[in-house]
Amino acid sequence: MVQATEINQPVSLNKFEKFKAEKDGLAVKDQLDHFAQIGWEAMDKTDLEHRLKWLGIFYRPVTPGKFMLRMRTPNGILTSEQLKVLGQIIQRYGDDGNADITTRQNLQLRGIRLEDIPDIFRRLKAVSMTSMQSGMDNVRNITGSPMAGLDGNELIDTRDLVQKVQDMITNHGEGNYQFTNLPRKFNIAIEGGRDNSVHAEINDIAFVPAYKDGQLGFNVLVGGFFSAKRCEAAIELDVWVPPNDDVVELCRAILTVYRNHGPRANRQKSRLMWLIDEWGIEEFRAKVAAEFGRPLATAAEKDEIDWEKRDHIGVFAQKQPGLNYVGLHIPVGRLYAEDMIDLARLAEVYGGGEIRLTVEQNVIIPNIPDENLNPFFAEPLLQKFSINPPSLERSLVSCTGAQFCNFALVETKNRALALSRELDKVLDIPQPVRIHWTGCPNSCGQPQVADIGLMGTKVRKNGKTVEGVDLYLGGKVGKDAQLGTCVQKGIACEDLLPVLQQLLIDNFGAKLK
Ligand code: SRM
Ligand code: SF4
Repeated sequence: MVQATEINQPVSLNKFEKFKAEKDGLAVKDQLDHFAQIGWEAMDKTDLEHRLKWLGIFYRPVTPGKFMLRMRTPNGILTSEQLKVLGQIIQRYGDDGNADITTRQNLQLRGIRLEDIPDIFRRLKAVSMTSMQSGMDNVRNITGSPMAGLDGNELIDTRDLVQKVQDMITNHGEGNYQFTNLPRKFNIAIEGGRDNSVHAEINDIAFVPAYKDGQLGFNVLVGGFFSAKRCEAAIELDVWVPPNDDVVELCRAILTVYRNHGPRANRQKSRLMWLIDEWGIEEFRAKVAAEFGRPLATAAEKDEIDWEKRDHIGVFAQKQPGLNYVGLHIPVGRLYAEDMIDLARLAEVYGGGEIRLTVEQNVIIPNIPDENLNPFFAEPLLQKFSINPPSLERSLVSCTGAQFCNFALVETKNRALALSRELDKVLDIPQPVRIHWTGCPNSCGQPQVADIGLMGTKVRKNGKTVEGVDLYLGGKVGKDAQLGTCVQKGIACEDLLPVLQQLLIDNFGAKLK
């Protein structure tokens, strides 16, 4: 365990730092059988509401007694066996059970009963899955190129690197006290292609492909984050690393510097960028280099992100002759047990038994031979999860919202879907328009990377408080990515349809049908 003396603590601790100092979140791992026996109502409140998140178990005040389990899905890749097990886990919860694909290429299961957790963890371990350290002041799911190893134009296959970084941070899924007391949450992304499929710029550490002296490796960006008070794109660390264990070691060095020196007094000012602000990027780089223990190469002059972002929906030839990957559109990322079990079956019957997730909350089934494509397309599940969805629905992303999240100011997923379906019915839209919904200023649905971003808020209308949104425009992804900004505040959700319709006509070339 990390000694408190190694961590630069403020004199007066905030509530979160206090309970972390009293007992590390990971310690609840040894108490799961006990919790399952006594039931959630009898648990210590801090263990229930906070420490369980160190194991990926989220108490949901909106659905008390029905927990959310946030998995880790490195690089968004699952075997059909793993997806089947996840489907079977939520199957027993009937209508309460579902799973959402998240904006970090990951899955969150719902309806989970605490008494089932010990058994669930045994079943996850049997298929090499973990939910370890996926919430609170830990490193989130590590994202990588969704077509790693499939795309003929790929520069670096990110799969192994992502897995190794996760294994380092979580001690191969067993839990690692070295990194369970960060000042705040932390995001890492490793891009291996030319189109910035991981949204590198919104991560605390991002690796982007770059040639240095003719050798392919990564330039490193640091400090990107969204929070209710501040959103920043990541900046250059002026470091280049080869695509090998140096990636893992650099993550270790940055996390160690952040853990020991990151600001902890105010939770609204604790993300990595606040430390970089305090020190300046040169001093931060020097501290990281000292922790790394070897000289770090300076950044390559330019990175290789020079493509528009692809959405991976549809059918694409792989670099392996005769094989294809097929991207299925999953409306707002919502899956049910039978969907997961059926997706696993499709991956086994038609592909190579693998399923991938994207940060757009969709699914890719790789390794489908040419001759399997037609029978695959005839499968009933493709009526629900289309390879050719309507224009706006295709690019729609939404956070959890009020159905399960107690931070939410509005309902998101159902409303987002209903609205985009209405608009798709009346408009012809000549270009993809990416609409992202997020239920509150925490920005889990990343409205700042969208063409049109909608952030939940409360609005006064006719003397009443109603659900509304702030409107963001100008987010750009892929090459030359940039964050969108708020252009209009406080539109009541009930007035949103005509506002969006006009916006699509005026700014995105949409025409009434
Ligand atoms: Fe998030 C907190 C859901 C991606 C910024 N986020 C939460 C909590 C845990 C709040 C809570 O306890 O209820 C939400 C769980 C609701 C639920 O029941 O599902 C939640 N965040 C999500 C997910 C599921 C949204 C989705 O529908 O896809 C995403 C899970 C990703 C994963 O697999 O781990 C999710 N959250 C993000 C992202 C996007 C990203 O990483 O690209 C962001 C902005 C980027 C960033 O973090 O810099 C994000 N979530 C936050 C924040 C604001 C962080 C901050 O520094 O202030 C919070 C609140 C907090 O940490 O205090 C938060
Ligand atoms: Fe919940 Fe807000 Fe995140 Fe949506 S943006 S999941 S409402 S915390």
